Amino acid sequence: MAQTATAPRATPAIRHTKLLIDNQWVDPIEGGDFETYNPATGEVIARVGAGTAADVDKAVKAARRALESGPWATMDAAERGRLMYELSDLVERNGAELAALESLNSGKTITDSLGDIEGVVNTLRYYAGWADKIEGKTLPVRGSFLSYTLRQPVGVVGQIIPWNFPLLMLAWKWGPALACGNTVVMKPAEQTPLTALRIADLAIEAGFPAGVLNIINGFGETAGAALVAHPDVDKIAFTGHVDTAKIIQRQAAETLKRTTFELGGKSPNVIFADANIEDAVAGAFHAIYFHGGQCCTAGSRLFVEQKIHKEFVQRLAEKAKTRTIGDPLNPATEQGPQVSQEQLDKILHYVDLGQKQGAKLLSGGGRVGDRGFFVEPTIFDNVKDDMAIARDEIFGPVVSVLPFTGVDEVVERSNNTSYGLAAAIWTKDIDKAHLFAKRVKAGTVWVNCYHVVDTTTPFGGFKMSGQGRENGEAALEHYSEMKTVTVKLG
Ligand code: TXE
Repeated sequence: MAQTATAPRATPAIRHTKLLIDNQWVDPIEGGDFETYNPATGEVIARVGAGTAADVDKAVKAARRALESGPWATMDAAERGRLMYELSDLVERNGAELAALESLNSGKTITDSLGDIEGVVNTLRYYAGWADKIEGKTLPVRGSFLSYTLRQPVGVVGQIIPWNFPLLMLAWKWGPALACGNTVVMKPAEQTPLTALRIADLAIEAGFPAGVLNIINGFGETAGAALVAHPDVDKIAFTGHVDTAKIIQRQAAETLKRTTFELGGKSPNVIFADANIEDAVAGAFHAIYFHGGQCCTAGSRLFVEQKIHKEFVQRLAEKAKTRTIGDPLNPATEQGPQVSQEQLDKILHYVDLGQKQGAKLLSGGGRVGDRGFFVEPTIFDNVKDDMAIARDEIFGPVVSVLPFTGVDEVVERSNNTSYGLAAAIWTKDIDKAHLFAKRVKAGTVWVNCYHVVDTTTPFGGFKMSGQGRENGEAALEHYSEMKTVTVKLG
């Protein structure tokens, strides 16, 4: 049975709960608000302003003004970069506070939140460096003309983000948007509205002009949908559930908005018998249980070569029993709560379904305690490919172990999913590793490692795991329009 870490910790201050429009903290026009919780206790920690279509309209107008006139519209690219560096420094200086607030509101362990802060800082600095390096080309056209391309901002960008990495997803979206000169209206997830407000506060302190960054908290069906429908929003960048993406894509088609999507996964993590087993056990454990499985790249389908299957699952189960679960603000905690009652219920539903469909529950499967949304690290063995637990994204600490015997077989079974976000292989055989990397349908492939994501490496999905790429130079293409200018010579 997993232990529970219970040491109480000081809670961080909640400084902002209103909407941020045009660098002003404002109440929602219709006056509504909603409760936000501490997932470790289930208690309400704040009431937060709930934006609606009227607030979205006001924010879009502010973002349009900032795009077309005022300091941002004429600012040198290098100066944009300088503001981004300034923000990254402020995030670094206030990292401990931001991380504590992130853990309080999302249930993420403080260790993971501090890791996310490092990711935020790296992302902002990486894209700050890009700001004055986004170049066009001169083109060797026929005739007496000079043709060249300009890379210009897409315009007013609507960004809708989820609750699993609230600050990091914000940085992944702000970074390339700001580097390319866009203005932003962001809708954070209703489960985790607090840290976006605090980092926006730091953006004002850094000197971002009014209207460049606006935050509208609220619900998907109201604030989110209004952002997607707004005729003056040029692009929507979304991270979340595939079904939500389908709704957004249909709605965005009405105004032919540009869209990019980063969606879910059911990522295969493949362990060959010739792998370093110690590393592979630790890697498989991290692949599924990092952030309680609330990770779009979670290694939730664990393919283990038949020869080592028995020993491997035994070692995994032993490791699961030692996991320290509890207060996310305690540095000793390895796994915090799931984000919400809804997610807890979803996970327990799948545990039930897995047993009913005949998989063997080897370890875990239950709720931890009766307060907060904690779930035991759970292992299902002898899972069949067509069981719900092997097909659906559970988004919790539940792994399905699937034994296999050969390379062709495991490639085919890995690809037998509508998703294609990530995949990993553990082996000492480089032929096998590269063959798998080439044939598996996934946006990211890890060899002898897992969850290694860097701000420089493009991230996104094949198939229903998404459209477009975040991070790296690749993201810049989705945040800039290419313009061709042709000049008659002589
Ligand atoms: O996602 P939603 P939820 C998956 C994961 C999880 C499931 C449900 O499987 O269990 O999704 O999570 C906004 N128009 N992922 O319900 O609803 C919403 O307010 C515009 C994977 O939280 O997709 C929030 O800001 N916006 C994922 C954001 O969309 C809408 C991370 C995400 O919420 C909207 C999170 C609408 N009609 C969940 N409806 C990943 N890829 O990492 C909702 N939203």
